[in-house]
Parts: sequence; C-alpha cells; structure tokens
Amino acid sequence: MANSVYLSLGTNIGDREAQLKEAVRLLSNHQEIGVLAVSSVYETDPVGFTDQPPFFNIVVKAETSLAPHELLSVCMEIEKELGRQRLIRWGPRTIDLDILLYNHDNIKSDSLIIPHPRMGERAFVLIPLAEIDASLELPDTCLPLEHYLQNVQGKEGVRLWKTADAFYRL
Ligand code: PH2
Ligand code: MG
Ligand code: MG
Repeated sequence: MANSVYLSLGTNIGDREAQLKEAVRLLSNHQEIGVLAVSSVYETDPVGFTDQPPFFNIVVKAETSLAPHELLSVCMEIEKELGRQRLIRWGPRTIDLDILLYNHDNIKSDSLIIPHPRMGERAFVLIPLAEIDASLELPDTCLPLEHYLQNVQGKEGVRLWKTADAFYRL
C-alpha cells in the first residue's frame, strides 16, 4: 500500500464520538486501506456557517493502494453508511470525510482537489494534523505545516476533548 494519505473527519450531529469511531473502523476494515495513526479528538467551534452545533474533529493517517478518486468514493460510501444527508453546504452532518493530502501530490479535477483547498486556514484541521506529523509540508506552496499553524485564526475554537490513546486503539 504505497500511498500515504491524511484524512480529516468531522461530525456535529448525533453521537459524535461513536460516529468518528465507526468511520475509522470502516476505513481500517477496507482491504486497500491501512490506518496508521489517529489524532486526539477535538471539540471545535463551527467555521463558515456558524449557526450550528460544535463539531468533533480528528485527523487520520493511512496508507492505501487506492487511487485518489477511488479513495474519495470510499469516503463518500462511509458518509452514506453513517447516514449523511447533504442539505446545506457547510451545514450540520453526521460525518464528513475529506482527503487532505495524498502523498506529496497536487491534484485538481472537478470532483477532487488535493491538498484540500481550505486546510491551511482551518485550525480544526491543522492542530490534529500537526499532532500526527508536525514535519509535513503542503505540496502546493511547499510551506511547512508550522507556517500555517503560526498564522491560522481561531485556534482557541479548537479544544482537546479526548486524547488519542483514550479514543482509539490501533
Ligand atoms: N466542516 C465544514 C465547515 N465547518 N467547522 C468545524 N469546526 N469542523 C468541521 O469539520 C467543519 C466546519 C465543512 O466541511
Ligand atoms: Mg469538509
Ligand atoms: Mg467533505
């Protein structure tokens, strides 16, 4: 499974912890995905559309033999399995799985952009991502994660809720 990927998971309706766990379990059960690391769980203030409940967010590091679009399909299947309904863009969801990074690749198609176009401005992505691998660099700008972490707004809206050890055992 030659490709290294990072995924962002978020949820703000239903049993948030159970849904995160189930999504990680479904990822790790997939034949062509191996989960390598799971961050702590953070409770985060909603960004974008702010009139909605707080989120739980995590980042997952995985290896995969799937191509980027195949991985996207698996993410969307898991969202469906967990009962996601797409009602409002950036609105409440039982689970959202976004591909952040796929190797050091830059990918642009109608259905998929990697690195995730908003990851550099989202503290709820950067903080759990840095917990797993602080030495990453974003492939589009070739700037280190540290650069984004120093400049990002809203870090106070990202609060540790449960440590990685207590949340999920690999
Ligand atoms: N996801 C969004 C929009 N806003 N805010 C937080 N805190 N966490 C998210 O996962 C999130 C969001 C769109 O996917
Ligand atoms: Mg998203
Ligand atoms: Mg999404």
